[in-house]
Amino acid sequence: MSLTVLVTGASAGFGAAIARRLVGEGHRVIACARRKDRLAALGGELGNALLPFTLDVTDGDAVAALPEALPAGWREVDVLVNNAGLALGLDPAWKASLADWDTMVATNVSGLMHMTRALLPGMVARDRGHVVNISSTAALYPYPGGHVYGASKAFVTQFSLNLRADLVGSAVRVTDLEPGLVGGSEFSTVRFGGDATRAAGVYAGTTPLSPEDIAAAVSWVLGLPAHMNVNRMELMPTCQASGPLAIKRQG
Ligand code: 8X3
Repeated sequence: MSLTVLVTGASAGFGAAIARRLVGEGHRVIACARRKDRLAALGGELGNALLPFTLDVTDGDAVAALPEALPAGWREVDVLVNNAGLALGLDPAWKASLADWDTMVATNVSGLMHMTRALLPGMVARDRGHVVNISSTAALYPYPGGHVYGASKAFVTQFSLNLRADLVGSAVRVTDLEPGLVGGSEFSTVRFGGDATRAAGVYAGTTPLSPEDIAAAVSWVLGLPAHMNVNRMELMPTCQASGPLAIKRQG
């Protein structure tokens, strides 16, 4: 069955990989992002099954107007992939930029919340739909410098579970994906303010997950039988694990 899928943050990384994978499987994708030129390039690559749509998820008015702003034939969105998000900085909380904290909350929390609120009514009215939220292992496992990024992803995970509580008994599904170490995207370069060398260091000596791995997980959860909901899915490469708990000893 061909689905109409809206992906935020679709100009690069996970979002572009998800768009490529789903168009390749015969679905139609509304690719939302701020960078028009990148979206146009993706449209050129993927053809008419991809609708480039310039959108900043932190612009509440634009998000609220989105369902009506979509062209006829694209308004019945079956799947919302809330992928737009970012991490900024890795300084300890007492040194971190307050502006960076506000930006992460605006995108990772408010943007995702507004997108969901804009598209969920149509899904409920049609009794058909799937919200896939891209959270992170940082939602559950703290690390130094993770502060607001991890907390914003904890919001995403808990919001996803709470959406399920409202939607139980409806055909609308909600899945929270929690990737760990994923290379091949702009994530770390953005986190370190464009410092590509520092970003490369995050993945040195590892075989991280790839954006295509995340796209495969999205594809899998979408293709499951309609009565089956994956609530949470935690994804790590084999070179990563969640332990041990840290203990700092004297001397
Ligand atoms: C990305 C994973 O470990 O950099 O969400 O926070 S991590």
